[in-house]
Amino acid sequence: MMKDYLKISDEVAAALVEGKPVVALESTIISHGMPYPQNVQTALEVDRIVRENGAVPATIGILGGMLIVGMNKDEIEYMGKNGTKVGKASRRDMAAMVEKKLDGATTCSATMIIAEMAGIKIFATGGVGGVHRGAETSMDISADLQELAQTPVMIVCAGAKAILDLGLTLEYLETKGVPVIGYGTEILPAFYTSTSNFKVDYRMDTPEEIANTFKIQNDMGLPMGMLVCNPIPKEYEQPADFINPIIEQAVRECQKKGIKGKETTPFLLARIKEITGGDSLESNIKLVYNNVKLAAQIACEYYKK
Ligand code: PSU
Ligand code: MN
Repeated sequence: MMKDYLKISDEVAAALVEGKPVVALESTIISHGMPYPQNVQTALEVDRIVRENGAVPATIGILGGMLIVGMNKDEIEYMGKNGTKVGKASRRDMAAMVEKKLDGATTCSATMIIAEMAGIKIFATGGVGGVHRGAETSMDISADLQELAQTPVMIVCAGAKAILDLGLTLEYLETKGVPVIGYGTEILPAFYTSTSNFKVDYRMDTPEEIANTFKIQNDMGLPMGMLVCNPIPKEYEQPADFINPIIEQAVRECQKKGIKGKETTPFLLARIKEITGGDSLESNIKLVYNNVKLAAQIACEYYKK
């Protein structure tokens, strides 16, 4: 039975029973998305920001084959220290990792699935996976997009990173019926930059409006999630003419090295950080804080009685 391998922390379980706002958080960003020790520091600060904004944090990951909802400090430290030694867990990895009693850092897709099992509706991260550049030959499309199509959990992110093909990512989401909401903007933010050449479906200016829309979508029994795109604060963004050539260089190196599949995104993130001398990491951390705050505010509205 599911409860044999789903482990919800006491705090999160109590919050869910009482109908308090809970925000899910992923662990791939900890193990594969950022280096140690910044990854652990960020995860702990994220925990604090969620609380400061009136919600309960639920960091999700797989440990020893258990699906953990509400990882404690030691578990977060363990994930962060072991970094890429911890497997990257997407939808297709979940059952095998449980059977083999493995550790897995959950991507957006696996985090959404586990959040849904636990009854959590709102999830915050940095960037979501998408259609990779060159996907017309590589077929590299993140499982996150299909997950958004079929699992009714909201992702609050800073838009799609320019390591992806933003246009194709939006087309895919349109085909799959996933609404793309811009918080305070009609322009799709692109992670390190607050703008791009693309538009979102709807601009919404308050957490309440976003929460209400998602409630209506869920009430209608529609099966999909929602992608809320929150632009990086201007003071932390990387100028497009600085970051975009670096991203292009990283993508070229990735192709040259023949890196494929689940290694692609972690390689690109690490390489961009290296080339920018850590500047990109600073932006990455700041945009995560910004997203987590918004997600907590949306969760508070969603669970308002
Ligand atoms: N984008 C980021 N940082 C990340 C990720 C994406 O800016 O850490 C992680 C998320 O966990 C996301 C995953 O779900 O990468 C997508 O990986 P892939 O492209 O292999 O589906
Ligand atoms: Mn991929």
